[in-house]
Amino acid sequence: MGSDHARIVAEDLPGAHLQVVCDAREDRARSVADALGASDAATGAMETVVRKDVDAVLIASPDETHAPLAIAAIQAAKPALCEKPLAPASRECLEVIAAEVQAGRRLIHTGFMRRFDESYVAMKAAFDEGALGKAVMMHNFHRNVEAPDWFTGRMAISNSAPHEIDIGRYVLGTEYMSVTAFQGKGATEIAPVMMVLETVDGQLVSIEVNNNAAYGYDVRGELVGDRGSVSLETPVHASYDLALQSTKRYAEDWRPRFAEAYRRQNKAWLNGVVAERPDPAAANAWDGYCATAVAEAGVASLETGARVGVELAKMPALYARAGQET
Ligand code: ISE
Repeated sequence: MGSDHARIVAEDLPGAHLQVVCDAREDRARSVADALGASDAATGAMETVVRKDVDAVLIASPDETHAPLAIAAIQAAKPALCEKPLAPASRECLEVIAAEVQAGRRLIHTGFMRRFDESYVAMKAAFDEGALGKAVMMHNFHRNVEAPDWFTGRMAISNSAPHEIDIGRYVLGTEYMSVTAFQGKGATEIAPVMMVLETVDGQLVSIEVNNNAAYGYDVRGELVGDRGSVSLETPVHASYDLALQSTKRYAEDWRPRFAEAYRRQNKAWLNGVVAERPDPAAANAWDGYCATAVAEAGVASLETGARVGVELAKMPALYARAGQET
């Protein structure tokens, strides 16, 4: 993801300059920096964040490094786009939030890029315009081709499902009250996970995460109202009529499926940095905390088999959406 984001900054964001590419391995940092015309390559993440020739930071390193790097960016008064999750644990997300409250400004954009995907934008617009009536349910399917053998059912909830947890909260404009997570009896660790979330507005949100779907990367969603429903459509650039068959191709993974969403997200982030006013669709650190806290409830439900209530910390005034002031 780091090299994908570096390419967007270098090639798709006029007004931005890819100053430094930082990676734990010097050869990788150097090869991406040289390929994209960055001014420098580095291996020290914390040192890179505070460099005087760096104005803003895009964090796409391993999940456990997100919170420390986000806090370093806040303390250096630098805007940062942090890939999801903001942090694997909600208490780490709260440390990032405490740093922003201390700084008195919102500097973190959490990378829930589906908010910028055109099919989700259309879904939210239809709901916000009242076309669907009162929202009743939202169904989500999140299928990867194949997960590494160390990818567990719990990671399906903590690493993959935060996308659906966030987009459900964002599209419906609500909060979750409880989570119930299931795996089939006798299921293997990497078997599909089903979750049912209840919102404080009485809606049900279902999330299937199957990281070994085999046939393709396939994300589906349907928002059901009492007057109609709207479903996502996957962008298709060609269909193939061959040997008495007509086929469409699935993406191999999330990067081609959401390539345009990443571009739109990163452009909105840059525009927000320049205007010192985050894009209204942008997920902030509080949104990152909510997704991680709900995922933690989902993991607890999977482990206990019980319906688990969602208990969030009190939202600091800094995150009130009204003016979108930073
Ligand atoms: C990955 O980390 C992502 O963020 C992808 O968008 C998601 O589809 C995949 O399941 C995650 O593992």
